[in-house]
Amino acid sequence: MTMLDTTTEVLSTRYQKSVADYWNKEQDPVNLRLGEVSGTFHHHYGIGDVDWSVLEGPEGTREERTIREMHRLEGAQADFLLDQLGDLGPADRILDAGSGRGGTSFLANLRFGCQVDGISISEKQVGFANEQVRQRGVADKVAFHFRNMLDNGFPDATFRSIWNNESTMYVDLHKLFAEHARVLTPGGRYVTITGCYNDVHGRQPSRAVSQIDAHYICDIHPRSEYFAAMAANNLLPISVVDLTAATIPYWELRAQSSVATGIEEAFLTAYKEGSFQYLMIAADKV
Ligand code: GPP
Ligand code: MG
Repeated sequence: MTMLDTTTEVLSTRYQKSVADYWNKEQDPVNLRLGEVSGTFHHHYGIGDVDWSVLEGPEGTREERTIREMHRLEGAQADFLLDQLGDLGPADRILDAGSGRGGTSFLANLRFGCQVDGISISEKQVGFANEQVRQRGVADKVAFHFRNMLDNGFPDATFRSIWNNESTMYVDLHKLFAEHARVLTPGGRYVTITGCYNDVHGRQPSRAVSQIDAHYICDIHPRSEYFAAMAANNLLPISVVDLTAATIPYWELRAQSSVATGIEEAFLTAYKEGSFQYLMIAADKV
């Protein structure tokens, strides 16, 4: 274990410690039952049209069909993110910032054959993801590390692509993008899928957005802050896609499922009233 891997080095504030505690304890069926469908465990939401026929048919298997459908939509979200990463191949190295149980990282390795590093401030998640590395036999290509995305410890210009799949709401964006820009190669691609609050709706987060913040102990940023922090750190947006309409069906299905966690109505309210947006932003390092 290097100095960088000690708890005090990685978790530099009490806030970060509290976030790590949340994820170290997290065992929600909404993540574990869905992950068991295919063995790929995600920590993000879904996009795309729901096949509502899952709610019809034999009652005994309705729950299983619903969970499979939610997992399919989360997989579609990860696939969409990977579509934005650019032309990657086995020689490339890429970084998953806030890698959770590893889902998006494994899908990236399967698609591109490239070397993937994932980082998380949750030692439990890192341990879970590295156990998956062992089971999948991909230790030569995929590795997860107990590290902080604001001080990731990698040398300058290490990665061809970096992404945050719903993990930017835990950090200061200026610090994050400065660190990303440092370790991206020139011309490298950055991608995030995130929930952000809508400046047009108001200069402060709405009640529903504040409820989401409280639920996850996070600090959802306004849309404007993403672009300001990118511009300040030589990250030039090339594509922005509003996925709000595409994620609402996932939340409608999740609200009716046995694995709902209680935060579903806040997401549906926030999205439908326009105070909150689910965005994909891709940018190039210049
Ligand atoms: C996804 O993880 C959620 C977050 C990382 C935090 C908030 C995200 C926003 C877009 C605001 P998860 O899959 O563990 O959440 P859940 O347990 O609710 O499914
Ligand atoms: Mg989840």
